[in-house]
Amino acid sequence: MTTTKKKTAAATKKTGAKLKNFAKAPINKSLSKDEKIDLYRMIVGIRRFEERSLRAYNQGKIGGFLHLYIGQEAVAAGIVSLMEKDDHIITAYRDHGHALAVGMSMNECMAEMYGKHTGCSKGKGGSMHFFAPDKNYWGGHGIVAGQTPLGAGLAFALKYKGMKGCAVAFLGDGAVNQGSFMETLNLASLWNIPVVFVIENNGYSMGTSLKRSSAGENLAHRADGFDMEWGVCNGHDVFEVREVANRAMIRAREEHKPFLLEIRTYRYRGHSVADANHEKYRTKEEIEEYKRTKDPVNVVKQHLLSDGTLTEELAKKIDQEKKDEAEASAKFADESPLAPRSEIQTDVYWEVDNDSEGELKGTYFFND
Ligand SMILES: Cc1ncc(C[n+]2csc(CCOP(=O)(O)OP(=O)(O)O)c2C)c(N)n1
Ligand SMILES: [Mg+2]
Repeated sequence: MTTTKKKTAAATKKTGAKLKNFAKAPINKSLSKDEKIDLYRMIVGIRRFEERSLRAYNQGKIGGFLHLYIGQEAVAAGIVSLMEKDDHIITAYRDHGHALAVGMSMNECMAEMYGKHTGCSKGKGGSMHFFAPDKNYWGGHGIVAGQTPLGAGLAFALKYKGMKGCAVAFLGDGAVNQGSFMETLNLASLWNIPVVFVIENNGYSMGTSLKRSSAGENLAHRADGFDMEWGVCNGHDVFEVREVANRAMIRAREEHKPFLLEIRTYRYRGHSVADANHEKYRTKEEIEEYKRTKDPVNVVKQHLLSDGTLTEELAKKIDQEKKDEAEASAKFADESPLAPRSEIQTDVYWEVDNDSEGELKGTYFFND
C-alpha cells in the first residue's frame, strides 16, 4: 500500500521533471486559443484587482484586514479553470483570487471590502469573507485551517448525494500544523471523501518562515501517515498547476479518493497590508528574484507569446481592460450605499432570519 502511494507521489514529481513545457501536457494542449487567452485575462485581472484594492486600503476606503494574493494568481486561476459543474471550492482569508476565478465580479468584491450593501456578502464580511454559493464558492474563512473540515464536508455531501464532483479545499502552509487539519485528513482517507486539499505554500505563515514552523522535507508527504496520495508542484506556471491538479481532481471525482497537493508559490506583499515589516523576515533580494524569474503573469504571457496565442499588442489591451475594470469597481464601491439600518442584523445567523425553534424558545445555540 505504502509503496503504491510512494510510487504515485514519485510519479507526480517525475512527470513534473520530464515535462519541461507544461503547456504541452494534454490537458493544456487541448485548450482553444480563446481558453488560453481567458487564463491570461484571469491572472492579469486578479493582479490588477489586488493592486487597486491596495490603493483603496491606503486611501482609507477599506477597513479591517487586506490579505493580497499578488504572486499566487496562477494557483487559483489554474485550479478553478479545471472545475466542472458539481465541483466546489473553499479557501481561507486570502480569498480574492479564488473569487474572481470562479467568476465573481470585481464590483461585488470591491464593494464587499468597502463594507457596502452591494458587496457579495452585503458588506458584512469584508475582504476575508467573499462568498458565492451560486458559483460553488464557499468562502472566505478567517480561522486558520477552519475551512478544511468544511471542505471535506462539501465533498462528503457530493458523495452522499451520489453526485460526480469533488471539493477543493485550499489552505496555507501555516495551516498544516493545525489539529483540525490532521483530523480532516484522517476522516477524508478513512471515508474515501472526494476532496483535494491544496496547500498554497508561499513559504511564510505571517512572519514565520516554513523552515521555522514545519518539520519535514515537504508538507504533502504528511499524507502518507493517513494512507493518502499526495504530490508537489510549482505554482508560478498556470499550466503546471493545471496538469498536476487535474489528475488529483479526476481521481477524486471518479474514485472518491482524497489527495493532498502542495503547490509552491510566493506572496510578494506582507502577510496583510498592515504587515509593514515584511522585509524584515525575508530579504528584498528573495522577493526580487521570484518576481524576476517566476512571476505568474510573465510566465503565462511568455508561454502564450511563444506559441503565437498572444501578441504584445493584445496583452497590453487586456492589461488595460483589467486596470479599467478594477478602477471602475472602486468607483462602484465608493458610490454604493451602506446596508440600511434595518438590515444590520440579517444574514448574520441563520436562526435569526429563519424563525427557528431556537428563536421561539429564545435559545439559538443550546437546547435548554
Ligand atoms: C486558529 C488560528 N490561529 C491563528 C490565527 C492567526 N493567523 C492568521 S493568518 C495566520 C498565518 C497563516 O499562514 P498560512 O496558512 O501560511 O497562510 P498565508 O497567510 O500564507 O496565505 C495566523 C497564524 C488564526 N487566524 N486562526
Ligand atoms: Mg503561507
